[in-house]
Amino acid sequence: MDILIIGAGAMGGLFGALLAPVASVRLYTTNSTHARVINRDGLMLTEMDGTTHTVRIRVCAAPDDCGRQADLVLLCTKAQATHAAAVTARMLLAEQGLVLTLQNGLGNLEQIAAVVGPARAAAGITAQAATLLAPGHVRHAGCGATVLAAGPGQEGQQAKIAAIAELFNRAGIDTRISKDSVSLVWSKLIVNVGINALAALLRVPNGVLAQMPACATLMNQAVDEAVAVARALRIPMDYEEQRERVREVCLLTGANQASMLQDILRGATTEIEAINGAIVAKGREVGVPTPVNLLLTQLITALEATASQRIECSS
Ligand code: KPL
Repeated sequence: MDILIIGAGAMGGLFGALLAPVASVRLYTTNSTHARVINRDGLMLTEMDGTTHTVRIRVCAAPDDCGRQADLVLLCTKAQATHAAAVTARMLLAEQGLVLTLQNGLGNLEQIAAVVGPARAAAGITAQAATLLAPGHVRHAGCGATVLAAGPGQEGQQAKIAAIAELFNRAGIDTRISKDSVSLVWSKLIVNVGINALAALLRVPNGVLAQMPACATLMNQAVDEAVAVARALRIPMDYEEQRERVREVCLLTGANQASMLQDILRGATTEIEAINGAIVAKGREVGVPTPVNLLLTQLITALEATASQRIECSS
């Protein structure tokens, strides 16, 4: 299978490094420094046991550089880059190929389907965790399941999804298949609603949120609001289990820095609008109040806006 990964950050880099031994993999990034380092030195992967090795992998930084069309495009960009990434994917995807989103946030699958066509857009979520340590260097920070689903009404994708799941499992990525892309995306959304903004604001690894009662209270409030919105929208899921599920992910990825914390630390824009902001927007549509998610959205937006003016501790 010929795979192109668009978005070569922490997660794209991790999937690239894990899949390279079992498939033909190329990365696509618009970050030219990152592309230059990987093309020159290879992609360094620090495994969960601390050992580091280098994976040879080709990176292209413009569609014209990318060569042949891909059977599978894995979309691993930030949610705010989805439309642009889908346009790139359309140029580089084979006629019978599939674009699989592994992104955080709400609305990615719909945006991709609008660009490449619903028959060529599928959804995935992953509980793998990764950190971009430096250009060309990724750390594998946590190992959870990856789940894939055909797009709504796209039963014709099942054979392709099964082949992708089989390939991922062969690469050591624990992968299952779900029947329902909507509840799949919401299940990951609720995890990100609970963890990402709080971890970024408090600058703590995920585990701390579950261990400190003051953090857990806030996390539960954000999760409860998201569950109330999901219930009003009749998204199929076990509403009673969500607090506990989010707590489990915090503990499973305990030492990991949430992706939003990584974004804040490197001065990048975050996915807040596609995560807590999406809960606020959907809550408004269905008349469910979401004050905690609104406050988290406003605080992260203010944090992004004031990045260059922060007073640092002088010791
Ligand atoms: O998806 C994640 C993220 O950081 O974006 C979690 C599951 C919270 C792991 O860090």
